[in-house]
Amino acid sequence: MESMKKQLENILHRAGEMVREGHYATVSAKEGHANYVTNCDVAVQEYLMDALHALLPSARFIAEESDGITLTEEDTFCVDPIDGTLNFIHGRRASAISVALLSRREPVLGAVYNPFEDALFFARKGEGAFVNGKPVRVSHFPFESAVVAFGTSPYNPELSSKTLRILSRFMQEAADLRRVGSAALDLCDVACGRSDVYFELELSPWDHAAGGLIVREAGGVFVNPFGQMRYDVKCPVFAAAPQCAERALTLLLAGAEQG
Ligand code: LIP
Repeated sequence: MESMKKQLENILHRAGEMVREGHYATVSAKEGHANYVTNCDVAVQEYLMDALHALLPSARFIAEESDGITLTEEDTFCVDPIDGTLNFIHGRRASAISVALLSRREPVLGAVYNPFEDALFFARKGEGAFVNGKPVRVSHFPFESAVVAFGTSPYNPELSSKTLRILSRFMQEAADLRRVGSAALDLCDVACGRSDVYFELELSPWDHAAGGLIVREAGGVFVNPFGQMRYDVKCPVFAAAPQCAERALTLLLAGAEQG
């Protein structure tokens, strides 16, 4: 397993070079407002799928730039080649490559690589979370000092007003808000204590499967605030340091019910 980890790290570092070089000639619109994919997203995904198939030939794939989500009990890679595509298009240097390995429909391995910070977050279920080989843990800040990160996709406009209602409640009690534009980076920020809470009312499995395991293995809470966490459909997600979780979840649910 150690050699698999090393080979996976090498694959992510190579994908990261492709993102850092950032050569894209085409930006294409996907469904909904401001939902984009570049030819770099596609090239990185093609590289990742080839390299991960060579690493684990029996594994299946769920990937952002492929069609459909078919999740079975079998080993399945869940891949986002560039999480934070709008940041990438604007040169905002806040995007990540996210790869999770699901087994029996649950993440057992998660890796998120930020090529702009050369930071590779990694977790295996039950074995802790690390960044570039060093252990990471969630913060100890109390909720009144908490930095609350959030996401809301422009292509889910029906969720934006609900998100803003929730945020207005957080602003009354936490310290401040942050919006990164990459769920994978937001989740790694919670895992290493740079943020204390993160939520988003709808995410695809490839956005959160790796980062959610990294949060849990760093001692954090990672749940679907409205029900069961799933990796075969879009899902709301909530992540927090334990001491912030109860109050943050209460505010999130109250804001969501406000109608
Ligand atoms: C992004 C998510 C982010 C969300 C953005 C976007 P993409 O994923 O990671 O949390 O708020 O709107 O959906 O589309 O850049 O891979």
